[in-house]
Amino acid sequence: MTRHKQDGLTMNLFDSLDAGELWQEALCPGAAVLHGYAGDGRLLLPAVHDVTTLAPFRQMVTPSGFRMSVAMSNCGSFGWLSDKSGYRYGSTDPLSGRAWPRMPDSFARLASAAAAQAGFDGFEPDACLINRYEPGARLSLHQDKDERDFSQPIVSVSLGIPAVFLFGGLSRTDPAIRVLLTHGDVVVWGGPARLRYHGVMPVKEHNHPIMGRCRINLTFRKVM
Ligand code: MD3
Ligand code: FE
Repeated sequence: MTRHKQDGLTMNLFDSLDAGELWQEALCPGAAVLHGYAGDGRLLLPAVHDVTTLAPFRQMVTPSGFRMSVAMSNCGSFGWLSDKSGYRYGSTDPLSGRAWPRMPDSFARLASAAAAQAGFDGFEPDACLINRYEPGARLSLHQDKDERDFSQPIVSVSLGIPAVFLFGGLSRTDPAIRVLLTHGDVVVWGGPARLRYHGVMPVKEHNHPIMGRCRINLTFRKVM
């Protein structure tokens, strides 16, 4: 097993490795789950709180007029947005009219280290979408294709209660595999996996000792 090079990002990384809580799983070419890579999340949670104090979670509306069950916020140079006129990235938060909060260094370092661990060197995200799921929230099958350069991977960090992630193919009707993502799991998607369809099944009622009845997913992207 490879020891993750992630000095100072998580505590007791090697303890976790020795306890079997840290392992890497290939889903398909270009997609890898780094189970436990974000540790117990203790370095990330205060930063999530800081960002979402400046840019509160909100449920966006889809172009077809449905309110999303997932509540979202963003940090970094760009934030992902949905409204009646479509999906896009923008440099300001429409709620405040101000720039999105800057991306915490701890976020950028974790995302870059995870990408390198999965074989994508030099990943420098300029956007982090923060998704909050309460029990019942879901994300229907979609592709992430609003970014400019699909040679750049996407890194996702799961915190809180578990979710079943759906990972399909390049066509919407391709069969999807189900992957359970739990607190501390990091997934890297790039190369031939970058445009695969994916989604999140309705989150079941659970209580996480740190996060309560909530799942938070950080999704790091290189938009421009
Ligand atoms: C597979 N969020 O925000 S990122 C999203 O759990 C989104 O909230 C998921 O899908 C969530 O768009 C986790 C999962 C993800 C992102 C990009 C992918 C999966 C991907 C690109 C290709 C294939
Ligand atoms: Fe997505």
